[in-house]
Amino acid sequence: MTLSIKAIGSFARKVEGLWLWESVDDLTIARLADVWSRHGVLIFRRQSISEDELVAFSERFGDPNIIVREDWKSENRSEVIQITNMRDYHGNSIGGLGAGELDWHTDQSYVKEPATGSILYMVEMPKDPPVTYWANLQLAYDALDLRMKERIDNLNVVYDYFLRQSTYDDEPKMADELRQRTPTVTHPLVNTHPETGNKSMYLDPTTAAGVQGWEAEASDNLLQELVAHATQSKFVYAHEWQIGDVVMWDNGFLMHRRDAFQPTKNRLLKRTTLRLPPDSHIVPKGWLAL
Ligand SMILES: O=C(O)CCC(=O)C(=O)O
Repeated sequence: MTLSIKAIGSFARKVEGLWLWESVDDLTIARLADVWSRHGVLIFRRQSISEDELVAFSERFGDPNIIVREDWKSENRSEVIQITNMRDYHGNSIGGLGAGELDWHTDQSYVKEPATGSILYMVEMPKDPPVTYWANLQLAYDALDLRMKERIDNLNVVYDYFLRQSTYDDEPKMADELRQRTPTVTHPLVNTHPETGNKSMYLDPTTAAGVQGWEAEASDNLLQELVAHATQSKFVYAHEWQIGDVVMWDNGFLMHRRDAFQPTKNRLLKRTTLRLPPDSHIVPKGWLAL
């Protein structure tokens, strides 16, 4: 089967002709990496892979990152976390993020040097699965008027994981140790893609504490206006999941969200998180917020 990469909607790309349990040659990986860096979301259907194969495929694009949530890790591979509402025989959660709605967010915005690549693999889901959405912040930036671009180009935003965690269902109070590992950080609101030179916003309404140095009301108004603009359907790809889907996205210029689903129905995804190379992907600069 020959490799084909087709546009779905305004930016996502669907890849056909590859089985991810087989070895993929370097030229194909380089082509996928290029499409990923420019278009942000790649979708593969009908895959059937082990955790080892998911990690091996992920490693072709960047270094896997061990995320701060030890409690979400798979038992077999520390590079894999489980996104699930499922529980073990003793009633303990076997992963994270439950069954509730997940509001728009960007993975690792609360980290000084975020690992910006995420890859999700769908293992088990209800018959009426929730939809996951990705918003392209580069297209959204392009569509801003000049006055707004000039207003936001040099702003920085402060991020706090505690704000994100408080939106999750069924979460323990933030442990002191987790709090210490996630100090508040700051990132530029606008970044430039190292290869294309395109600018895009970096937004995460569930984790943003505010525009650095701004009063709360002005900061909330601006960030809300930008999020409302960026999440218009013309900038959004809505993914209707099938078992065996692999979706990879670049958090350097995309936000994502998920609908809620019935907590009594099982859903399980395996996820890797990657440090993508800064010469071909936006990796927001960060520093500790004082
Ligand atoms: O459950 C989903 O579809 C999305 C999960 C998610 O938001 C994440 O892995 O960051």
